Amino acid sequence: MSNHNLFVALRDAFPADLDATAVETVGGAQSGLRYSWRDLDRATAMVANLIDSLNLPPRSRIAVQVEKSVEALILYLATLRAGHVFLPLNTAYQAGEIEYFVGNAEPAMVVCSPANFGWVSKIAFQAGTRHVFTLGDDRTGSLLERAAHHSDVHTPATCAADELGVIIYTSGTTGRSKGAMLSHGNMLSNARVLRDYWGWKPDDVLIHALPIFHVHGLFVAIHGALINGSPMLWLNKFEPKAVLGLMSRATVFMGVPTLYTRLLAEPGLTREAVAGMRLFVSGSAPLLIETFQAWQERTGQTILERYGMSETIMLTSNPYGADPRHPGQTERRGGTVGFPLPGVQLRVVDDAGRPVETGEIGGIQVRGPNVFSGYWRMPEKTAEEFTSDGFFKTGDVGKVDGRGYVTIVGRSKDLIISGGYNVYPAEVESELNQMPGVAESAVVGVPHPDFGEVGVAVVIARPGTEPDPQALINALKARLANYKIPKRCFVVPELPRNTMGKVQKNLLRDQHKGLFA
Ligand code: MLC
Ligand code: AMP
Repeated sequence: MSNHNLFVALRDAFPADLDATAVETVGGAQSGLRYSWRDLDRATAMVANLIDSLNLPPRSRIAVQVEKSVEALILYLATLRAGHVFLPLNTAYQAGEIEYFVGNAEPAMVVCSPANFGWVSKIAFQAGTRHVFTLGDDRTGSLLERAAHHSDVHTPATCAADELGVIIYTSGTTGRSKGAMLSHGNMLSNARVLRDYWGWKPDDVLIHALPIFHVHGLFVAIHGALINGSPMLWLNKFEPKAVLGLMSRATVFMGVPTLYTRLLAEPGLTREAVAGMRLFVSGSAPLLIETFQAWQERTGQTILERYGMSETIMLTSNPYGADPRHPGQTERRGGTVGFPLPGVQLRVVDDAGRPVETGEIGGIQVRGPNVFSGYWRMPEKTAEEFTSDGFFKTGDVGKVDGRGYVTIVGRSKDLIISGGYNVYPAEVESELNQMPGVAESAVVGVPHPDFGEVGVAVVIARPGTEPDPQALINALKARLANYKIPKRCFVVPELPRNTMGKVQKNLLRDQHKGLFA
């Protein structure tokens, strides 16, 4: 049997010269470090050997909440190498959120920032986790100390294509987050398709400035560079000036729309500054046509927008060059997310699940080798989200035009996408509703010039109380990740309702849409 371990495919793509630079760090306290391909191989072997030495049950979950660093990347690759399941967690998550993820996933091993060891280890040990390590973004922590005692040679675990490699938690429309289970085969097939579709070349250089606990930064960017043996210029945090300064040494950049609007605010963004760049990719949230056009005008380059999600990795992309399935259609069209990627079947259906006519709007459903197998320990939720013929219901609403381009026009799921992060109003409302003085709440998304969309909370007070909006926001901050916190909160006498008594969120959105204009 051949080994379908994703790590093996990535390792096989390393260039012949293992002493060449694979990752160079830029900015922050650890700026200017160079990691060769050999370093990546040896370091992942050491961490994988450490993991092996713990004798974890097969396919154990390894939950990781650490600041972005090259060592965090090494831990990800080492987890794959050792044949276990990587579970990345946003550093913004607060204790209550971590408690849920750890309780739900029951990881055998947890890795956290040294500063958080006290509270994270308490949660982990209570959930039955046996091993808790620390990893700082400055190469400190018990993980590396322990790994240093292990061999730098390691035989990668053998994995089948459908074997679980990563669990990514996505927030739930109702109730708690769900862990999307992605196999080695899901990730590898998508990485290979994107390598070919976007015309990656060995001499490409990627600017990596996204967080690595979600699909965009972890899969699209990292797998893209590694499966192609291309080096990365690595920023632990997005900083527009630093990114701009790197454009003369790089060829590929990936960002959520907020990164593009922040770069556009830099006077240094000119045609000359980006002349050597080959590809700008945007995704995770809708790219405004104004941003798309402003970028074209300022740089002479056209952003390539693509569409995906945690459950499916990448689904559609505007063309990079010629696409034999769409002869003559090489245009990257702003406002669209392009064509379904090779191997991805995409259909638009009406409420009854029947395919609609070309150009008609409906729910987007997808099927393909990249689509996940289901939600971790939630068979009912999984069954609800798949059709009987195996299509996944994305919850996105869109259309496909006569030329084959897909446009996302909205979402059937009640979701706010803020700076590329997903915020489920139901989760924020549920926290608000538990606060003293709050009878009921509604959270809606409104346009925001920097984050694209942000949450606004509208609260009804319990009789006889007068909750302070700012105090409610402050209390939320202790319970939820920072990007989920509504940017404004209003206490009102009543919420607009339809005849069924349901809150009319569209009216609230309309009422508050000018708040940040
Ligand atoms: C930070 N803040 C946000 C926010 N990020 N508020 C709303 N939405 C966000 N995304 C708030 C903080 O709470 C803080 O508020 C203030 O902004 C400044 O915080 P910061 O940490 O300094 O912000 P910054 O570092 O500038 O972060 C902004 C950002 C970041 C845009 C760089 O959010 C980011 O990296 N986004 C990318 C997300 C991403 O990778 N998504 C991919 C998901 S995968 P206060 O009040 O405390 O001052 C996916 C699938 C697919 O969706 O298709 O790719
Ligand atoms: P996540 O669950 O974090 O992976 O977010 C996935 C969601 O992000 C999708 O279901 C879409 O709603 C949204 N999304 C991703 N890319 C795009 C895009 N290019 N345009 C519009 N929405 C997008």
